[in-house]
Amino acid sequence: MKPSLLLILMAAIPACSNASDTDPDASPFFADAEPSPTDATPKIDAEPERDDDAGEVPVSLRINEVLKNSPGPDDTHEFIEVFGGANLNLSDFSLVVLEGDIDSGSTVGVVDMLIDLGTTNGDGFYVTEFFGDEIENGSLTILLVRGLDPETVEGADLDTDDDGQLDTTPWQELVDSVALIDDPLNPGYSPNLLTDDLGGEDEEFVGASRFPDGMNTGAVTDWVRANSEGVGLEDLLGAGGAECDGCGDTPARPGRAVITPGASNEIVSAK
Ligand SMILES: [Ca+2]
Ligand SMILES: [Ca+2]
Ligand SMILES: [Ca+2]
Ligand SMILES: [Ca+2]
Repeated sequence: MKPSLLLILMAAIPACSNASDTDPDASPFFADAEPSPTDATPKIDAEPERDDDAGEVPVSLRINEVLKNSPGPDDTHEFIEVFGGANLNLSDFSLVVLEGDIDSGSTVGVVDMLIDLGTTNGDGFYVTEFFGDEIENGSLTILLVRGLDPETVEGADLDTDDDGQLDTTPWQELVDSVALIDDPLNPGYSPNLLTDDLGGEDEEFVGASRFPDGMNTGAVTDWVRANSEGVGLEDLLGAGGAECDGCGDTPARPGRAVITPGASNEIVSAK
């Protein structure tokens, strides 16, 4: 470096420090060594200002847990959980639940549910409300999308020829997806196809969790089947092994996922 340039640089440093708040582009000297001025601003990971970034897709935003059939005699605690960064405003994101049962009376690919998302909690989780008998117990696909066309309605058929390929994708970006399939004849509109042999078992499953949170290698082993015994929902009638009419008292099986709406996914441990 020429001495004259070094002098210019040294003279410029205090001025640049003062100027950085108002004109971050003022100094070419820092451009190569530092992240861009935009990235260099405080990351506001856990602050409300993050709301202004709605639409920015966190790389790790995932469908993290699904319970389609809650324990006990009534199906009152269905939910879907999304995991990403803390305090993220997900108002530009939606969950789209698609019909997957060929014999459902409607056709496959029909939008069964549209769910707007809110803000993740301080641990990075967003969980829907508890639904009752809305998330079907059979085959379905859940899509996490950004920029859903607001004209999309429940009942719209996104696979008009029922070939298992979506003919209409009314969103800007497909962020994540998972299909829960209880019959090999039923289509899943996702590369993440969870079937009744999940976890080496041979039984219809009530839900599933990524484990650990956000695990995403693309393999089915990213997912652990939910326990059907209600571990995690112990205050629910018939859950957690409690006896009740019509639900029995099945002991929880180790290795299945604890039901953890809005919280970190866990595995039922061996006693
Ligand atoms: Ca259900
Ligand atoms: Ca269809
Ligand atoms: Ca099609
Ligand atoms: Ca969870």
